[in-house]
Amino acid sequence: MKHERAMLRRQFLKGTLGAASLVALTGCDNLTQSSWFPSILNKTEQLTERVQRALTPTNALAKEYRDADISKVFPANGNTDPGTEDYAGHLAKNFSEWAVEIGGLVQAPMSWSLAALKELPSRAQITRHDCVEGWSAIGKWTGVPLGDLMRQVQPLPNAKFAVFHCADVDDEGVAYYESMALADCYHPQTILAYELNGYPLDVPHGAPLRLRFERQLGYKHAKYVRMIELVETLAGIGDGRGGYWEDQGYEWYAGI
Ligand SMILES: Nc1nc2c(c(=O)[nH]1)N[C@H]1C(S)=C(S)[C@@H](COP(=O)(O)O)O[C@H]1N2
Ligand SMILES: [Mo]
Repeated sequence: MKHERAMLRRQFLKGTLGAASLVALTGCDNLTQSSWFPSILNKTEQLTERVQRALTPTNALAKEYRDADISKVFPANGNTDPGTEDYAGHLAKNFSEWAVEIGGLVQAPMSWSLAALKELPSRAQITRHDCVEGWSAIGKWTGVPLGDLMRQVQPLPNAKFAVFHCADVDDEGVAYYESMALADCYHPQTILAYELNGYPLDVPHGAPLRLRFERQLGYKHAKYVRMIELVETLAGIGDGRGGYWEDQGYEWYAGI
């Protein structure tokens, strides 16, 4: 799998950077990486984010396409079925009891059924999805602007990130999750999508609800979203780097 190869390469690069910097900074060979390495990585990433935000204002729109541009086949990638008993139960009931909750650092935590979400004003957008494994596809996504939901729950002043908790786990039982800066939740193309190309999401594409975070790489677009938690820091969630793939070395700010 290319994801795995990319991950190994990242770990190798990190190791190289770590060793070189360690010598350069201290000339000492008996320090462990753990105490200082994460802060170096964070600085680099903050720089990437700042540079990209300067080049592309936060509210710039991702390119939108025409109906005729929609890909005949939109591949499914990563986990294509959460495969848990709980999820199978929801699927059997056509997700009639599925709810998504926004909680954490908010004034008024709320939860919406799928039906309730579908009654809210929706947005449709035809965009290109880019996966780091080297494929792209154009699809039409319909859903609720996340900003509308945020205005209802009213984030507290110390809320800095939204964390998307998903229903799927990998072979080792590690849950998929993702996160974005709170400001990006209000981007007009940031939606909780329930339709792809005019049909309810199928299981491989994240039924019943998945995030669209246009202008970011594929792995940021969390499928099977169950809970959105507003937090001040990403530390303490998963391995603390803001996402399932980020915890394995991918960039948190995956702007494209
Ligand atoms: N919950 C969850 N979300 C996920 C993934 C996953 O494995 N689990 N894979 C990610 C990756 S790497 C990509 S490219 C896209 C793929 O979305 P698709 O299956 O609809 O093409 O979902 C992203 N979101
Ligand atoms: Mo991906």
